[in-house]
Amino acid sequence: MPLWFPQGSPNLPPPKPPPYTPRMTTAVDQVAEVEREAREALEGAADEAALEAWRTRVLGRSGTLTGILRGLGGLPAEERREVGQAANLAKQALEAALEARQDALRAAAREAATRDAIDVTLPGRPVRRGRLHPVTRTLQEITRIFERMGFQAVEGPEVELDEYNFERLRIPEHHPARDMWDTFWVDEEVDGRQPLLLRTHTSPMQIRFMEQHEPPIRIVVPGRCYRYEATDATHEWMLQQVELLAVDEGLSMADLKGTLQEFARQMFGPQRRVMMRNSYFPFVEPGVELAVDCYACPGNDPTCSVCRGAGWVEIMGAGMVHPEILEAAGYDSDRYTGFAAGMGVERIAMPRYGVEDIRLFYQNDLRFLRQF
Ligand code: 2U9
Repeated sequence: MPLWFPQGSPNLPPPKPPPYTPRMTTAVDQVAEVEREAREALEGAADEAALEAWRTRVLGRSGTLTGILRGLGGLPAEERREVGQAANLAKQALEAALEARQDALRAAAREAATRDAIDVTLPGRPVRRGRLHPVTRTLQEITRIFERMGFQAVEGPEVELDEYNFERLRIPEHHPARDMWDTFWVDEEVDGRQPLLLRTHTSPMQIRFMEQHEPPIRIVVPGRCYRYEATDATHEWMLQQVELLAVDEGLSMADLKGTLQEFARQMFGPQRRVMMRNSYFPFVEPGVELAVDCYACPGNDPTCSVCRGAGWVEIMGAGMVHPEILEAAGYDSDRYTGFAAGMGVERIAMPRYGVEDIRLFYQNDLRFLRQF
């Protein structure tokens, strides 16, 4: 065996081509070649149309194999038998191969059709209907009752100035009332700029509104408020409030009580009675707490989850707007008086929906929320 060197190696003669050995191609060889080519083409036929074209080309009237069979008559008797036998065997084998290929393609098509099929008879997947959060629902109900009584709903910023949240509401620094509103501070006082905070009540919006409007005023102010305090079953660091403010000539406690009584009846039922008790808030004088008689029991059931046997349920604080606040807004407090009220929405929603832990409202557990 001569050694092989890469072409172009220096000082070596070019490699010699392999010696030519002539070979006779017989008719039987031709049949075998036709069969080999036909099988190869069959593998490449990927659909029914390609199979039909193949059949015409190989086995059809003018097909390659048919041509060989037709030409048998011109061969010597001895060769005719041999070639005829080979051609007939090839024909049978190719017909069988065609059938097998047809079966395989049809099975693959069936499989693909079932894989991607859409069963239009299946029932549709139910679309879950969304709903409002129980606290949002309660907030909207409260707001709408006051709107029907002629109060205009207004909303204000949740990030507030110290001045609007405290100073202008008669809650100066070091005032003990600030203990009630432990605060999330957003920005300290810098270069004479006021400190920013998350509002602890919606009252600063009432101040903003008074700055921009002259009496008569009737507004209802819903919104989120924030208090920096430890959470437990009855306290959250975020709460929603609805507050009320009316300023006009000649408003008295009678207007306040009538307004709140009508609210209590619309919110808790037409039979409801209300009770006012003295209380203190720096922005009102006098200040009161408003309670409704229990809407869940006759009023003396110690196991009642709403009033616990007390017969009364506190629902809000209220009072006549402190004259200093009216003056600070630029109103003449001899001419104008005002009443105000404020309520925590969760505190109203909890007994209504039988929720005993305020924290459940804001854990976003859909198993809890979907109950309402
Ligand atoms: C202005 C003048 C007066 C709003 C009022 C209350 C009484 C009150 C609390 C109840 C439970 C808030 O959610 S709570 O903690 N609120 O008791 N709020 S009077 O008085 C105002 C507000 C603004 C300019």
